[in-house]
Amino acid sequence: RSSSSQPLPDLPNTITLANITHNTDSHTNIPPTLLPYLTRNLHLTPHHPISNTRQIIESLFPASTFARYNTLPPVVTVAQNFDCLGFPQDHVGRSRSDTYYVNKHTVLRTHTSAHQAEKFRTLENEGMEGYLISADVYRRDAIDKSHYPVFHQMEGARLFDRKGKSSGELVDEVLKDLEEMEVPNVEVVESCDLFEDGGNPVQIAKGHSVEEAEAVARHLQRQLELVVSKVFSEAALAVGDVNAAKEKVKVRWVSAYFPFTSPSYELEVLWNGEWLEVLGCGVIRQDLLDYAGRKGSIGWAFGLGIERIAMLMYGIPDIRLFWSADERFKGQFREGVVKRFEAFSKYPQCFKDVAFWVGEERGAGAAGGAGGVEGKGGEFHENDFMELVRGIGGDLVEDVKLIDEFTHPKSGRKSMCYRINYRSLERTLTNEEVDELQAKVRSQLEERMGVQLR
Ligand code: FA5
Ligand code: MG
Repeated sequence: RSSSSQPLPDLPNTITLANITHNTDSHTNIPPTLLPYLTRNLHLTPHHPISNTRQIIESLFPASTFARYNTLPPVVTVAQNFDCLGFPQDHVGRSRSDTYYVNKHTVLRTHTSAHQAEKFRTLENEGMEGYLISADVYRRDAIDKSHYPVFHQMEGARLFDRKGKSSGELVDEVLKDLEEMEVPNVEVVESCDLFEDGGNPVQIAKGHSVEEAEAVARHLQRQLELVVSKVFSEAALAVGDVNAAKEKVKVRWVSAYFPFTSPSYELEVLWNGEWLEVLGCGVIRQDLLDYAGRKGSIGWAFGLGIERIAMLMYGIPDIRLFWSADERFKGQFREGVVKRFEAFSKYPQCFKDVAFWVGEERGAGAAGGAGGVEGKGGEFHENDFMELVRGIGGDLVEDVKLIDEFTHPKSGRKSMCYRINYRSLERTLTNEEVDELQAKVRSQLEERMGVQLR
């Protein structure tokens, strides 16, 4: 994917985010509709399921070992979000179609890992061995029941001091700590090899012996299995299923890639017959720890999606609900109690399709484009389309699906057809208002994205 993306119409010279004013530039792509989310802090709102879920997970990590950071501001530098974590320059995550840029050097954090380095640096002075960071994160993404441009992550890390210890002593210490942990109530149905990915050996980070990496990886996996076993027994209790609460949660470990950990894994949980990815994790690359001033330590880190876990734990069917001001939603949750969410009646859906040509006609480009689409921003990026629809329909759009795509055999142009599903969580939409929204989508598509409607 190229990094081109639509410029914002009528871009002001500055943008104020959570009370701080930043200069804008050709990279800025934060729509005004996103601004209110920066001060919502669902993870700190009493009784809110995102806050409750955060607290339940936090309770599994002793406060004497794991420092808590829950108010780190969402605007971070490109260095914090990507460079310091070893993201290659051409990583897709850096593109303007995936990430919200405040300006060339500043972004809305796309993950809580953006705070790793600074926290590694300060932990030692605070006498802590680990941290938990919970925060809102921002990504340009698809529209459906499990994706929202703002969601919440919890990042955890645990460092082990290796100063003045032999490698064997360090390994023994990590394994002893592991043995002292509670045995998680999980059944590991499938597990990738610690150091292999489909038969290919995984690189153990430079500076780690096999034994060290293995001990840290096993400690990490044990800790996270404990988290899911606790969360899922809570979920079973919430529906009054005492037997299910005693049953082992089925999990699987899948090998993964992150630029800042090696080896890396994802943990998936079997829930209602489906495998769901709940977190990514791994052994922290030693060069990144060294760079953060922690040469004398080795450790692990993980990042989990709080919405994903809350949706499972409470049975919440649509990610938009977390942002609802409707008492029928908010009124159902109490701190310290997990009770299954009772869905209020669903309002009718309304499907609208929009089809358009993207790109230029073959041979039309250089010649000046007889009838070809000028393509104001160049290439078509799906996330730009999603953002445009969100900007118009907001939470009235439940999902957007690509239902047809083909290339015209003669002109070489591509046709796309998307189906937009309009449905409010709170009321029945009128035909007129849906028609009006759809008309706006059509006109902005033409004006801003330079496509040709069919
Ligand atoms: C990360 O963001 C890494 N920073 C995680 C990490 C931390 C790895 C520390 C290693 C060490 P990823 O993009 O896969 O990884 O997201 C992590 C979790 O966030 C996912 O497993 C999922 O639970 C949640 N998540 C990701 N995207 C979304 C989304 N659009 N909506 C809701 N939850 C999401
Ligand atoms: Mg992932």
